[in-house]
Amino acid sequence: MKIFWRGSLVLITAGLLAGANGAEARAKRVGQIPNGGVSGCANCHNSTAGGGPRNTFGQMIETGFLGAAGSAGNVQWGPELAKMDADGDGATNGQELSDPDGLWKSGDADPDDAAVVTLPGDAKSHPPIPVASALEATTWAQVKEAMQELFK
Ligand SMILES: [Ca+2]
Repeated sequence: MKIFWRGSLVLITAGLLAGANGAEARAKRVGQIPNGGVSGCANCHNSTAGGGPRNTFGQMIETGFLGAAGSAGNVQWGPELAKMDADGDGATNGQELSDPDGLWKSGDADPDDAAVVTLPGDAKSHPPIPVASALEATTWAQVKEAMQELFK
C-alpha cells in the first residue's frame, strides 16, 4: 500500500510539473508578439483557452519563427513575420497586431491602441478594409464585405 501511494505521488507531481511547463510556455509566447495580451492564447490557437490545434498564425510561427523547437522556443517577431499574411485575409500579421513593420521587440510597450488589434490567424478578424482596396477587390465576396464594413 505504501508503495502505491509513493507511485501515485510521483505521477501527480510529474503531471503538475508538465502542466506548469505548458502554461509557462503559452504565457511566455503571448509576450513575444506585439499586443499579444489583447487576444492571449487565441493569437496562435483555435481555442481561446490555449492548447490544442494552432491556427494559421500559430502554425506559421511553429514552422518558421521559433528560436528552438518545442516549448523552449521563443517567437522570432520581426519584419519578416510582420509582412506575411498567415490567414490570407489581405492584412499582414503586423497590420493585425498593430506593428506593420515588425519593429516591436519583446519587452517594449505594446504599439498603438489595443482596440485596433485583430487576430492574425483568423481570416474573419481583420482591420477595416480601406475603400481603395475594396475597389481593387477581385471577388464579389470581398466587395460585399467591404460594403458591409462601410455601412455598419
Ligand atoms: Ca492576416
